Amino acid sequence: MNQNDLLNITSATYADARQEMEQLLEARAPNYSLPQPLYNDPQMFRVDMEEVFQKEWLFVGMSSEVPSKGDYITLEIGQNPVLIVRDAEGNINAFHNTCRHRGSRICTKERGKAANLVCPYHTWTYDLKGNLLFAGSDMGESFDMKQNGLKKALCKTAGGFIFISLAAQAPQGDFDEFLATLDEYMEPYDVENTKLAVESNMYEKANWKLVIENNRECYHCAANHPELLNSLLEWDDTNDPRAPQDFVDHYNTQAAEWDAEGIPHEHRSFGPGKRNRIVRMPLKKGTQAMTMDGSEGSKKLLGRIKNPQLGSMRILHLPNSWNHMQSDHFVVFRVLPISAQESLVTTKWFVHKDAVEGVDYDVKKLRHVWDATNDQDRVLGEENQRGINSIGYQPGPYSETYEFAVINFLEWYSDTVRKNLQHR
Ligand code: 3BY
Ligand code: FES
Ligand code: FE
Repeated sequence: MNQNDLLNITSATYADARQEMEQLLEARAPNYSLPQPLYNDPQMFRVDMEEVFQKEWLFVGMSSEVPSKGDYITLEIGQNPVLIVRDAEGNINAFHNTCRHRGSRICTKERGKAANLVCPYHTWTYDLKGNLLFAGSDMGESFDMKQNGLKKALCKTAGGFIFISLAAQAPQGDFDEFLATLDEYMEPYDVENTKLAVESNMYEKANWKLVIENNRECYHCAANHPELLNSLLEWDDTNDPRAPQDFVDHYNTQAAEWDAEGIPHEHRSFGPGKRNRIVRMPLKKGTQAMTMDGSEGSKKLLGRIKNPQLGSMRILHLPNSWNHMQSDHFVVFRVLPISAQESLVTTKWFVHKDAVEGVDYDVKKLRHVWDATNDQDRVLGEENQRGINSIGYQPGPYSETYEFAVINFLEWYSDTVRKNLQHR
């Protein structure tokens, strides 16, 4: 909890907070930004954590980050440390990263490789499937090793994307249909044969919903993102109410090539508020990747891709990820809430696993555009938060032509929180 949160703490009990959340969502005007407490109140943040981040499917990372047996990554979902590890059979498993002895965090690094998972405190040792192998010298006769394995989190992988859920039972919905589409649309990229080139972790002093809202519109792009607009065309897809004819023509020309090559591109979306969405859109004419001059980020095209002009396949997964898949590299984004007014935005750039740094790609060139864009968005998010904290703030109207995807996000958020509160 940060300083702001301590100042904001109210005496309301948590049951009152849940009730307040219901009332605020019930009363909200759908095409307006949210009431202030939903962006800055620690109690409302706790409801977000319990009803969204501890229940829904979350994007955590890519399968090529854990390419072989024993490779792991760790992350924190609020106060919940989680461990993602590949086992001997090649399956990717997710566990609560908390020891069954006295609860210590087991894996303490952000990524690594381990033959077994050994707790640093008293060396209780688990295999890569979470079974307890060793528990010290004498735990007494009644101690049952089988009852003391690591606690599992739900974990699903498709198209190289790893998702987890901390819920006891898988969240309802059409998530599996989205995963099947993700498998189909990601096939050309062969994620298993990619590697992480570089990663950035950016702390942003803004509520997680402000980070996502900012990403869901390009109304702010012209005034803020000169580097990104070298290559990005700002329209959401060809259904965007603002899409001009020359953009639609450009798309149609590219789409004909993609069809001939068996490269999926058509818009698919799933769930309320288009919670999961995939579409391929062309980049600006004369560019092929999100670099400063629009030239390639890496000389080795990914997977079975032959045509460098694949635009960017955009993948959205609410509540915590957006992504840009290009012919030669892809960039994945993950948002994790830290507190009511702070979020962690992790960005990872992937290239072909055989691409050689300094020969096929230059990290500085690869990351330049999104480093600049992320930092610009961070400032926008932080200023948004500071203004929202004012006693002068009142919810303001979204533009239905420029900000329809923000409206969609909040529709999903509101429906999800209300549904989950009712099912408690
Ligand atoms: O992620 C994108 O595609 C961009 C960045 C800014 C707005 N958003 C639509
Ligand atoms: Fe893990 Fe003691 S807390 S071995
Ligand atoms: Fe932006």
